[in-house]
Formats: sequence, C-alpha cells, structure tokens
Amino acid sequence: MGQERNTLKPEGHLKTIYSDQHRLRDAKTELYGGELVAPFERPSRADTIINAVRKADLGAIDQPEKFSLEPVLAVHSADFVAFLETAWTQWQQSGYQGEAIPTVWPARRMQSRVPRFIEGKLGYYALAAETSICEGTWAAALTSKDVAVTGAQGLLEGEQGVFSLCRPPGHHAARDLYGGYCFLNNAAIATQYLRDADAERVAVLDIDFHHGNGTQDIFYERADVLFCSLHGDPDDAFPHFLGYADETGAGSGVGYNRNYPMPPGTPFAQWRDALVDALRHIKQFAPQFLIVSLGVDTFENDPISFFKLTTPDYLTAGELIGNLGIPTLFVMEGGYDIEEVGTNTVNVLTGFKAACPN
Ligand code: 5XA
Ligand code: ZN
Repeated sequence: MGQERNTLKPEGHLKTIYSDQHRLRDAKTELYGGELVAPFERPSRADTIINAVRKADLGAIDQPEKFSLEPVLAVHSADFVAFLETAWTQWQQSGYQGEAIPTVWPARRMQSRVPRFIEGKLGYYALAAETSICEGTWAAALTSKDVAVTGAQGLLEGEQGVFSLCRPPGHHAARDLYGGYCFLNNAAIATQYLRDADAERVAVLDIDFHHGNGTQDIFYERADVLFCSLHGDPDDAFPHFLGYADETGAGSGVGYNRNYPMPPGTPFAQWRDALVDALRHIKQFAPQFLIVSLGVDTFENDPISFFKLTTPDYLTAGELIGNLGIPTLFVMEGGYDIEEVGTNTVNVLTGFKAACPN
C-alpha cells in the first residue's frame, strides 16, 4: 500500500454514500416477456433503501464527491464511454419517438464493426434489449460512478465499511457493453481505483442474484483481482451466456475467477455454503480491500429471480462477510421487491456492522 490508512473511525460506524441524482434515471419502458412494461429498476428502489438506512441509523450519509472520467476509462473503452455519453442525443436526432432500445446485434458470422447509425451502435454496445436509454441516463450513471468512487476513497481514508448506494447498478456492464440495467460498472471502477491507489490485491464478491458478467469480463485475465460470484445458473437465468462454474480465469488470471451457479429454488442453506466457500477463498487471497456487489434480488419474493432467501438471512450473510475483518465497500446492484428491498439491504449492512464494529 502506498497510501496510509487513517485512524480508526467511531465504533459501529458504517458510512453511506448517496445522491438523489439517481432519479435522473427514470426510464418508462423495459422489454419484458414480450411487452413494454414499467422498469423493475426504478427510482423508488433507491428511495426505499435510503429511507431504511436513515431509519437504521447505520452512520453518516454523505454526498458523493465529483470525479473525472479517469477512473471510468481505467475499466471501460473510450469509444464505449463516448457512445453512452451521446446515445440519447443521437437517438432523438434520428427522429425516433420512444426510448432507445436495441433491435439488431452482431450475431455469429457477422461483422464486428461499430456502425455509423444509432440503431447499429445500440446493437453493437448492448448485451441485452431490456435496458432502454432515456434522457438523464448518462448523468445518473456518472453520479452512480461518483457514489462508488467516493466509497472507495472512504476505505482509503480508513473506513472499515462503506455502503455506496449506487443507482443505476453496474455489474453487467463490461469493458464495452451495457445492459441488464447497467451502464458503467461501479464495482469494477471502485476496484481499479483502489488498485491504482496502490492496494496490491482487491477481491470482488458478487452476491446479486445475477452473474456479474461485466466484472468478470473486466478482470478475467488478472491475478491482482479475485472475482467470486454467487448467482442463478446461467442455463436458467440472465445473463445466460456467462457465469458457468468452469470459467476460472485466463492467462495470468487463471484461478482468480470463481463462479457459484445455483438452480431454481435454491434455499439459504445452499446459498450460505457457497458464500462460506467464496469467503474462504477471499481470506486465502488476503486482499487489502473487499468490494461486495450487493444485490438483494436473491429474496424469495423478488419478481424476476428464483432464489429463496428470507429477510433474516441477509443479517447472517452480512455477519459472515464482516467476520473476514477486511475493509469492505458495499456497492448496490439489484433487488426489485420494492416493499422489502430496503430492509433486506440494511440487514446485510447491520450484520456486517455487528461482526466488525470498528
Ligand atoms: O443484477 N442484474 C439485474 O438485476 C438485472 C437483470 C436483468 C434481466 N433482464
Ligand atoms: Zn440482479
């Protein structure tokens, strides 16, 4: 580590980073089951979570600092970032009336070039069609990145636990792909930010219901970032084309990617066993920092997922993570049961805080 960590923070303190700029991302459409529906990933999710955080009195709630595009360009390609920045304007200029939805892809045996027209660009950069781009999407994604990087900065300043309430989420966004409600990969950006601040090793634990294909993609050939993901088996669940157990890393990254795909109906006991195994590997890796991609769409009543975790289970999950004693940044990903998304999220943080009170 090149940077000194500061003195200990008040006991039991878990700082949250939040901005209501997330509301700028308020798409009206999601392509789901052959229909255009109101998006599952909607502003009320974050509103519910921040209200639960306030009620639980976990610690200070800070606004994010503003960061440049530098930490973004450390994990995403410049052409992808330029596309995201201008996609909505280009779409509007084309005369289309609805939100921007991709309809054509570079499928097998076709060319892999970036077309000039926005319809082609959307297909080139999208990994899925459900995620409409609308006014305010880019501004919200930028703020979400600031929320993540401010959280990472908190770890560098000596916080033991920080919650970055990112929205839109990020873990499906790869180096040059968006989709699955994600645009910029907040967890990967925070991870790389910590590496660039001289942390030798950083681990990423993804406990969202869906495989973190974007994060895996970004770090797949690296031995300095261990990626572990617990998720619905891609045979049955989005993103379908990545997340199998035999994806273990490539090049110098072999052995630093661990996937735990699980079947429909997976109960907490089975999920917990996978978590314990992932935590064992993380402990062995001995990272300076842990990033948790925190999704609570593993909940039994989640409308788009199929695991069977219950509200008290999230306390146990947080406690198991906290037992590692590694300075940890929680980065918000999915969770769509609007009634319970706040309680379930706060339970993870409360369990963590109880296990590592400093
Ligand atoms: O973690 N990812 C999600 O919750 C989004 C899944 C999108 C499925 N079409
Ligand atoms: Zn998810």
